[in-house]
Amino acid sequence: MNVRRFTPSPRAVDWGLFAAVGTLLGTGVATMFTGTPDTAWVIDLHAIAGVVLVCLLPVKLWRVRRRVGPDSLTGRRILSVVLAVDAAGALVTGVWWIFGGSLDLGPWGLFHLHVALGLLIPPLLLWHLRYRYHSPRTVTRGGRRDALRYAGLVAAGALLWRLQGPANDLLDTAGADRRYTGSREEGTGEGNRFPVTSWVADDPAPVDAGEWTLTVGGRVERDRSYALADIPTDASEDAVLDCTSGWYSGHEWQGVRVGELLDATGTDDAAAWVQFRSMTGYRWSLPIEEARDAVLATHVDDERLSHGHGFPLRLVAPGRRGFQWVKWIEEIRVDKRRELGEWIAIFVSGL
Ligand SMILES: Nc1nc2c(c(=O)[nH]1)N[C@H]1C(S)=C(S)[C@@H](COP(=O)(O)O)O[C@H]1N2
Ligand SMILES: [Mo]
Repeated sequence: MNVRRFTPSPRAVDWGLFAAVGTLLGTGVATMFTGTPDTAWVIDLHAIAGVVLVCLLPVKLWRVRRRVGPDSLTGRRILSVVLAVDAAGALVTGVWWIFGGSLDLGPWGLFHLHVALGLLIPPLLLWHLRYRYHSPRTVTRGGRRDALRYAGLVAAGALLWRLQGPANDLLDTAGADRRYTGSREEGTGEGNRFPVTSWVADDPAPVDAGEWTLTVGGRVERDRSYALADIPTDASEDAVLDCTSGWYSGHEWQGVRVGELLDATGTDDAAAWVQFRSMTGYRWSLPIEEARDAVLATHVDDERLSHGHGFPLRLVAPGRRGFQWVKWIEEIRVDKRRELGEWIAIFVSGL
C-alpha cells in the first residue's frame, strides 16, 4: 500500500493540523459544560479530531525531519520541536486516558496532564506560525483530492472512536467504565467516600454548625435566614457529580429543594438568576427555573455531608459539571442578571 496516495499535500497537512488543533481546543474547553447525554457529541468531536491529529503529525514530522539536525537548530526550530513534543504528549496522554491509564503526580493525575499539555499547544502553535505561516491560497491546487483524503481521515477517526468502547470492554481496562464525558467512576453510592476536589486554594476551616446560617436575599419579597436545624431535609435527588478533572460519582442527595426556599421568600418579577455563594467566595449562578429544581444537600446517601464535601450545605445541580456544585454555601442571592465576576471567583477563591 502506498501511504502517499492517502496523504494530503504539504500545505493541506499544515492547514489540517491547524484545523485539528482548533477543533481540539474548542471542544476540549466545551467539555467543561457537557453534563447531559445530548452534549456527548462534543467529546466525540474531540476524539475524532484527536485521531486526525494522530495521523497528520507523523506526516508533518517526516516532512521536516531534516530541519532538526543537531547543527541546524535555531531558536525558532527549538520552539517547533517543543511544539511537536507537546502535541505528541497531549495525544499520548489522551489515548492513554481512554484506555484506562493513570499517573500519580501528587495532587494531579494523567487527566490534568492531558489538559495542561493540550492548553499549551495553541500558544506554541501561534508562535510557530508567526515564523512559518503560508497563505492558504497555495492549497487550492489538488484541493478536491485533499478534501476526499480528509473526508476519509475523519471517517476513519469516527470508526476508530466507535471501536474503542468494545476494545476497552474486551481488554477489561480501567477505561471501560468511562462516562460519555470521559470521566471514570469513583465511590458511587458509598456516602462520603468519593474524591474531594477543590479549586486551587479553596480550603476553609470546618464550619461550626451552631454559628452557621443560610441567608436568602436579593430580588425576593422578604429576606430569610435559616439555622442548620431549620433546613428541611425532605427532598431527595439521585444525581451524578461529574468533575472536569476526570471522575464521576453517583449518589442520592438529601436536603431542601431550592424552589421551596424561594417559595418562602417570594421573588420579584425581575428575578432571573439564583446565585449560590460559598463562605470561601466561590460562587455560581443558575437560571431561576433550573435553580428551583436543584437541591441544597445536607446529606449524601443518608450520611451527613463531611467537611470536604461541603458541610453543612452544598449545591446539587443535576446535569451540570462538578465545578458548579458549590460547597459550603452560606448565602443564596436572587438577581436580575448573572454576576460575571463569578467566572473569576471560581479560579481565585480562597487565595
Ligand atoms: N466552595 C467551593 N465549591 C466547590 C469547589 C471549590 O473549590 N470550592 N470545587 C468544585 C469542584 S471543581 C467540584 S468537581 C466539586 C467537587 O465536590 P466534592 O469535593 O464534594 O467531590 O465541588 C465544586 N464546588
Ligand atoms: Mo471539579
